[in-house]
Amino acid sequence: MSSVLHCGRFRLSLDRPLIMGVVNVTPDSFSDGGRFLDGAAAIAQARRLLAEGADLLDIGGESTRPGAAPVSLDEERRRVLPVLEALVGDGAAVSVDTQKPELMREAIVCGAAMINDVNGFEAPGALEAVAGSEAGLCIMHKQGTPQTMQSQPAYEDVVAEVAAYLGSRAAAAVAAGVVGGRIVIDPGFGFGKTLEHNLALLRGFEDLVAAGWPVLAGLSRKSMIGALTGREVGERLAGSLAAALMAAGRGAKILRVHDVAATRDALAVWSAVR
Ligand code: HH2
Repeated sequence: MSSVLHCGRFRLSLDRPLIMGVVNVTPDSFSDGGRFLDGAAAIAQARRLLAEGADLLDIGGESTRPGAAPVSLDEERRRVLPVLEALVGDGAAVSVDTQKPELMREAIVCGAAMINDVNGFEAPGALEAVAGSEAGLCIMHKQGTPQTMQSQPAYEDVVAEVAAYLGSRAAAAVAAGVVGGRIVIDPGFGFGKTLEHNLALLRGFEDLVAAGWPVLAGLSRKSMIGALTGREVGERLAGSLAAALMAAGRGAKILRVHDVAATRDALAVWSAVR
């Protein structure tokens, strides 16, 4: 496996897990909905996360929480691009969380270092939108759509099925012309998965890592943490840190988190002992 992630004009070492700070420019995200809908508030939050030690940022303009309503291209563009432009101007490595090929293209023109697609670049034209660029790709697994995904998720063997899907989408990206060093895979915790499925994926994380692609883990504040601790979304930091460290211990290369400073401290202790 390449120990360097190639994303846009950045070359990020994967010798230690990277911290990706989440900025949701949305009214309805499960974790922080509405707090950063205003562009200036989103930019300020992103700068705070960078100061806390985020290696890259992930900006999203469409919530993917279970039951979330889809957002038009115009609205998503209006939310994301001004924030992206400001952060690129700061010199930050910025990922854009979108499923829309048009926005992928525009984001790359604006300087996005990575495109994070919870739809695994399955939309017609999505792989083509990124292939000719230097942007990194985060290819995520989900079952169903945000509208339906938590109704009845079902797998025979969740780890094997998720690994097979991610392997085939990574191969499709390579076939479309993406060099391997730009690809990251992600099992998509909470996206069409029960608590048991999420736990099985975390237990079996090393099987995902074994495929050779850097693996991203997005566990921060998710409902599985709530289910295990009985905590509301704003009180899930301790549970999220435990999950992040378990993912890191099993080989995760990028941790997608809302609480950058705390994750950084937890990783500092973990990596000193490792
Ligand atoms: N989780 C969320 C959104 N995007 N992208 C990847 N690659 N992996 C994830 O686990 C992931 C993701 C959901 O979290 P959040 O952004 O806080 O909420 P919302 O989708 O409601 O905006």
